[in-house]
Amino acid sequence: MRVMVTGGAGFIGSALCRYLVLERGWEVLNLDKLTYASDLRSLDTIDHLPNYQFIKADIADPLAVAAALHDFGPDAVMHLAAESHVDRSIDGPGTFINTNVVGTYHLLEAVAVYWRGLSPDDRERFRFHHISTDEVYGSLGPDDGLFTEQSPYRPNSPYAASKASSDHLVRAWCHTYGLPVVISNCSNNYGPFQFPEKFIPLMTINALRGRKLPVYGDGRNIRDWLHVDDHARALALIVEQGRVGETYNVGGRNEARNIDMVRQIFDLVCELAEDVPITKFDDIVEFVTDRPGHDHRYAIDATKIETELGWKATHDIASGLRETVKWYIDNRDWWQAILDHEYDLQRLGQG
Ligand code: NAD
Ligand code: TDX
Repeated sequence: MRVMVTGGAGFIGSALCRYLVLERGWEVLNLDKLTYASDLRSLDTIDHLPNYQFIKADIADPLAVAAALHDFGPDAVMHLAAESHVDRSIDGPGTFINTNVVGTYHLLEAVAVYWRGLSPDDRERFRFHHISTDEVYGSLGPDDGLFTEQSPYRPNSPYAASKASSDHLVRAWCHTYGLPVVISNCSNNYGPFQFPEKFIPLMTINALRGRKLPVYGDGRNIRDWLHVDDHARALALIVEQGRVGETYNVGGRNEARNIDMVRQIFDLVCELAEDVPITKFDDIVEFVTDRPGHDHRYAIDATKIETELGWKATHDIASGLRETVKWYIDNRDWWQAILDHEYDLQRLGQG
């Protein structure tokens, strides 16, 4: 398959590119604007291979996207490019609307033109795969069961609202113009190369540096953790075999309270790293002001993708977290370079 991936220099996009190029042997064109959240080092293992290409472009630039589509000639577009961090969307929603909503609109327009120009057989085979989040479904109470593909949309943060808007645009381009789309909504991803502002790398890195571990509110919020490599496998199956117009929920069946995750991360750092500056949990954990509108619980029912496409998460949170914490311990150079050069250090206790 020939696939154009948008946002392939980000956390999930780079894991997807590595998987498609190395494990599946697909032809991949990665189109990415290279925002603060991107990192080309995550593509070091594939950037010299003949079945991988990179182009720096904005999804909201119709001419650049049209040229990329024309020159590369993909069978599918997998759309991951987005602003992805909830806290940033609270501080500055504008970029989220521009990239996630307006950017997705421009991308859809360019892809629709390209798709209409294909032969009837190629038009039939083509897929636009939109990668979205479980946050579009809102927040669950402790006894509310799980999000399914039928759950109503109730986005709470500016980020979630922008992703929900993009889901609706994608759905409308299928319904109105016949563009063959599939949508997937997944839970919280974790694994190597995740930008240090996200929960698991942030806690790991702060523990390694003896900085406070900032837990929002009372720490009882629940997330459902999905290893990024399990997600990459799911995405490949969905773009290959997913039914047009359908949504697939992807989750790890790994629900955990934030405070329990922080405790586990801290214990793993103390066990696996040398010279940890603070070794008593009570001395390092800090309950801080809650995130405004903080969703209580996300949890995905992955039955549809499991039964229809035969996918199953292979990482349980205990082994996946251990492997991930070890990766951040072994790759200090990677995150230190980000802290030194690009990242607003305030949240990591340096501001
Ligand atoms: P990320 O922030 O790590 O990476 C996003 C990538 O998109 C970056 O490489 C960035 O340069 C690129 N990008 C941003 N704006 C762009 C634009 N206008 N044009 C081209 N490229 C642009 O994000 P991620 O965590 O890898 O998430 C990928 C996708 O998955 C997003 O759509 C996100 O909403 C969704 N998602 C993420 C999670 C998660 O836990 N990380 C969970 C559910 C869904
Ligand atoms: O310092 C922190 N302290 C803290 O308690 C941070 C950064 C987070 N948290 C809490 C907030 C959340 O309950 O940890 C949980 C996870 O936080 P994030 O890593 O910011 O993820 P979340 O808000 O759940 O959103 C993530 O999953 C869904 C991704 O960032 C989204 O892109 C994805 O759609």
